Amino acid sequence: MSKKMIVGIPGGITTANGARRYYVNEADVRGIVKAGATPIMIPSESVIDLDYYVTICDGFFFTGGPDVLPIFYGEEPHVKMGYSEIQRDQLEIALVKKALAAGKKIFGICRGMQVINVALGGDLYQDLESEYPVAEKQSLIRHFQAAPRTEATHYVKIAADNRLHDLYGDQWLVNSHHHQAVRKIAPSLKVTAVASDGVIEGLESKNNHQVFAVQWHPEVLVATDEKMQLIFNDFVNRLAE
Ligand SMILES: [Mn+2]
Repeated sequence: MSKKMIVGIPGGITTANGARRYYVNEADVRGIVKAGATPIMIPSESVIDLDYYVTICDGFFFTGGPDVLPIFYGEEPHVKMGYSEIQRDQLEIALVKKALAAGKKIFGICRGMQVINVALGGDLYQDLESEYPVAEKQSLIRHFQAAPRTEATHYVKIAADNRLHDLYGDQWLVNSHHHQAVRKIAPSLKVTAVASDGVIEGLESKNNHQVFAVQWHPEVLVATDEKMQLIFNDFVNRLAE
């Protein structure tokens, strides 16, 4: 058996029982562990030695979470923008750049995909319902589903010649828990999946296998669709390449 891969996961920030805490969701940890890797949480302390984490981790997993603060792509907050955490944004944007520069692979879910796109020079719709282009709005589907997070509600169409297509083919049914979405795509990334309204649901690197990201939540959809674990397995398997 080869060396066990180490996956760094930036933590979220919460307050519980009066204490401010860093945390990682159980479902995110489980996906990585089931794929055979060892997860390590990276707390978003401004004084943390991020370069050391880049050295010791084989890959990084950017999870779901709050909205990315739009100042990081040159905009003021829209009235429909949600909760944000500036120190998490700062750490994750720095980590995306440092990890890729060091040749490491990164994986993003939901906010994770959005923060990767922002870090690499793209931007976001701060609120789909308010900002999605008028002509396209007629076909805008519900991306913040009222159904349980563990259930799929909309299809994604998957482009040919990418890792996502290798795993799921031309189309798959996914869950959807986002009011923001990727708008301008970062120059080094390509779209791998879109919803029927054109909203971007998957991104990968154009010229290598360093970036893999999806807009939906495979870590919780796995409860009703066991094939969602394939995304985690594929990410971890490629860390040894
Ligand atoms: Mn969606």
